[in-house]
Amino acid sequence: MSTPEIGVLMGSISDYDVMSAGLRVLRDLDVNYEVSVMSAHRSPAAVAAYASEAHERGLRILIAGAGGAAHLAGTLAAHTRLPVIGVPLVASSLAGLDALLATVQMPGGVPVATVGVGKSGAVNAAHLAARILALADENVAGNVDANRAGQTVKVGNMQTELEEKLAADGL
Ligand code: RP5
Repeated sequence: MSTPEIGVLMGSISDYDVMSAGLRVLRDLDVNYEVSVMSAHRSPAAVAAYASEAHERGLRILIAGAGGAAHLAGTLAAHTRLPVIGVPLVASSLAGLDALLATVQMPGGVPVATVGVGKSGAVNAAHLAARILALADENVAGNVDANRAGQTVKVGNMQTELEEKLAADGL
């Protein structure tokens, strides 16, 4: 088993269903990852320890998903110089706007690359991490390129589906 290059973190097990969409992307792109649950507010010492040791353990990029007052990604970034990608999640009546602002509005000098709210954000965090690794990993680069080409094929196939729907609806 190769050393994980991506550390994926979530603030609660209640984040799993959304964050697992990103894990599928990493798996399909043949990127080695590890997954942990820890909370900037509920287990702050664990977050600080994880981030402080991550680089030395061989991790290259951290992905952190959290909802509400989402400080997981920012707290990680405070304790490591590894690139951190933040995924704002929906966990309150504010529909993720709270998590988006908490994740994206970092003070200058402590960056968190913030993706969109929810599942598309989890997916794009994984794609972004893979694209960064692809700068120095030909295998991942080939998988990223193939995935991107596959997206274009899928849209092409939608034209056929669209024409079938138009015909069925007499439009
Ligand atoms: C955040 O609070 C977690 O990331 C989660 O999105 C949200 C709610 O957590 P639970 O109350 O469901 O454990 O820290």
